[in-house]
Amino acid sequence: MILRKSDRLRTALMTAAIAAMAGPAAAQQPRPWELGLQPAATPQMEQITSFHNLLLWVITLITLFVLGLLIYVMVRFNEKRNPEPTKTSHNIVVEILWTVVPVVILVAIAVPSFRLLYYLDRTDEAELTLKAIGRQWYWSYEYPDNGNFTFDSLMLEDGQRQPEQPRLLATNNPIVLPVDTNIRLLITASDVLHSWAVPSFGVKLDAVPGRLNETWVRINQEGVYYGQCSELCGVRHAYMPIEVHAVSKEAYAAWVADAQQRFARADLPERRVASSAGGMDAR
Ligand SMILES: [Cu+2]
Repeated sequence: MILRKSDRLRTALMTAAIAAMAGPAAAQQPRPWELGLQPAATPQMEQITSFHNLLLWVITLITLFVLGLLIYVMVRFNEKRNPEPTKTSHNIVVEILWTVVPVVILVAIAVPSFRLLYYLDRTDEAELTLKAIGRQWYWSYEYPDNGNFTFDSLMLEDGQRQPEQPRLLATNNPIVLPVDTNIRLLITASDVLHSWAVPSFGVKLDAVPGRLNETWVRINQEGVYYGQCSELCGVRHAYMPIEVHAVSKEAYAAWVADAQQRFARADLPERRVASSAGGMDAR
């Protein structure tokens, strides 16, 4: 009995160790009772998270200040204490303060906000381009400057998944991207509005037919990251997930070599027609 217990303990410890090793891979998806944002996997998301935390401090202090004012007014100026109400209607100092102080707060917020917006906008030193095309109801991907192939990424239905693959998030052809690389993301759609969103990358960008939206990421850590279409696009909107496998540069090069054999070339005439449905050809 004692032996069995220690066996069980060892098994539990080993399971925990394996789970810890697989940590980054398993961590980047929503979990029950999770509080706050998903862990950041890119400098983009790190900066978004710290800006979010700054705003949380600002709004908390403002809310507490307003609460304090309300309590003060209720205690100091209630009817019982002031049977003869004052006729005061103007106070220059207070009026200037409640105009100027909010302006100063807004400007203080605007500066880091615009800095972050421009940082997220695009990179001048892209080493790799991934083009995502939203379709009803799956994503197509092209690697125009890195292998020049294209594939479709469809959600795995119940019964198609391995036990460790999450429901509504796993796909048949995950995107593979290298870590520590500036990756330009080009996002568009061939039919209706979609939105390419991966929370731990800090990316949520509309996919618009006839328009090419651009942003960029740099993934810090190997692992599997999940996202979903985030613009209501029809009945199967909830069933077009995004699955990204971030791997080492060497593993990525090996995958590209294999993918060039397995997947269609991105510039074949029939692919070009499919990509440009909706009036666009964004190469
Ligand atoms: Cu969609």
